[in-house]
Amino acid sequence: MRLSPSTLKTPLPYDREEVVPGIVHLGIGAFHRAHMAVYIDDILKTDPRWGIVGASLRRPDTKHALAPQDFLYTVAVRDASGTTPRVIGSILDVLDANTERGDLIAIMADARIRIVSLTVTEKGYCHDPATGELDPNHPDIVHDLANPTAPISAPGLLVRALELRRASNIAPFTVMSCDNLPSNGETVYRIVTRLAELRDPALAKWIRDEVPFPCTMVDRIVPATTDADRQIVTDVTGTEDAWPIMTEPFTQWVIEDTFWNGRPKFESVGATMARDVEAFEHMKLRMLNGSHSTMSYLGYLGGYQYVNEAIADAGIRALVHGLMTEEVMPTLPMDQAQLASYRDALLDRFSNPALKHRTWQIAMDGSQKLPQRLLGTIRDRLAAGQPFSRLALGVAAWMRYVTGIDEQGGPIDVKDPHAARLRAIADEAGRDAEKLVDGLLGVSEIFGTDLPANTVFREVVTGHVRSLFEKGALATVRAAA
Ligand code: CS2
Repeated sequence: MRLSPSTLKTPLPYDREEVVPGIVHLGIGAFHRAHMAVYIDDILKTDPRWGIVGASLRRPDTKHALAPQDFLYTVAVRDASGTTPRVIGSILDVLDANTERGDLIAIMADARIRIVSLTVTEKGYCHDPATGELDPNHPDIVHDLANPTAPISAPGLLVRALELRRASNIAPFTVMSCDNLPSNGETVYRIVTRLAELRDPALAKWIRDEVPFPCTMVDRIVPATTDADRQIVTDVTGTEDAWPIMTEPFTQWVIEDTFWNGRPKFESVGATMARDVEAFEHMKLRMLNGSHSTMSYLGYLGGYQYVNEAIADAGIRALVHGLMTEEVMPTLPMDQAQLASYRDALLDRFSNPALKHRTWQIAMDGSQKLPQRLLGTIRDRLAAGQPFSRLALGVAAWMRYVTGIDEQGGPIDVKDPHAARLRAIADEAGRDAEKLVDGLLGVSEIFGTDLPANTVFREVVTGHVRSLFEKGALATVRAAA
């Protein structure tokens, strides 16, 4: 029996017929469906004005999977104690941006829509990760500047929809980024206003004056769904779901309260409204995501497929514990005891045996992730003259990983928008640690110009890369932990 409105075992706690779209969400992947869509599902119990129309910017597979289920899907919360399923009904429709671009832009320009939110991953912002500025040479931006009424990038879609609203005298929507970028609201503001500026300075000014771009800190661990997960959901619910989402019990959302055009009562469903979100964002990016990336590169190289296996390795656990305690926590202007509890909770979350979170999945798109996860902390440590060896090992492990050859000589499927360029640098360097570090530090979109010029940074990273080549990941971790 397939999940659908007619096969629902427990009715949704609201009348879905009454729900109207109030939000367009760009990037309707697993993270959104386990996070914001769940909060909105709770909102709909008391306020039906905030249904979600999702859009896939790249692949139409979510739409194809969910349309036959009328966009219902199961969120399965998993930990050692078991699996708790829940059906979510907050997504009313999904549009494929490639084939339904006109419809997508039209709904974004519709007065009922008051929020356009995004989880398009770091690379979806078409920016330079080191500076946070729009990359005007990004192929999608070049396309959108040449075809302003038929954009393909997320910034291009936002600018076009805002342009239409301005032309029809409709108040703008709030742009809410839910991606793991530093000061994500400010970053998307910079990118969108810059793109608008290149198209029409008057439009750019209107966006600067009228459009709110709140910052958010989003947190929930959501591995990619596998066929084994689908089977688990069928076993637990007795219903087949083409695309259920597996996630952990923990969820957190801190939102800057700058919605001038109305918003759901997020605080009534567990989100935290705050004036300053930046501190939370830094904490999360540096503690959670910084640890995640470090243990994923090292864990993958050391032969661990899943995060919970990697963190069960005593060396990796000690390294991650030390990285957070000695090197990240002192850079955060927060109560250290509270940070220590946050760290301990993270170590527990990473150990969740029921979440099959692949190290390879987290290892993806390192060029977009390293700056906010590891390099910002390293800069702070360098400026304070403090050691940063564990953070540098995370960077070195990424360098070793993007060579595309594992410790047994087998291939690594490196997914990264710059994969080919990184691979060419690695091929040129072979197993020469200095050459590899020199080549990769030359990628200024990642490292800027300050870090490559810093001899202390260069030496510490090179020492780790040499050890990774000579002794392998797990022996290097044990020596560094
Ligand atoms: C992970 C994140 O894939 C990754 O890079 O580090 O998706 C992480 O699971 C989330 O940010 C947790 O909130």
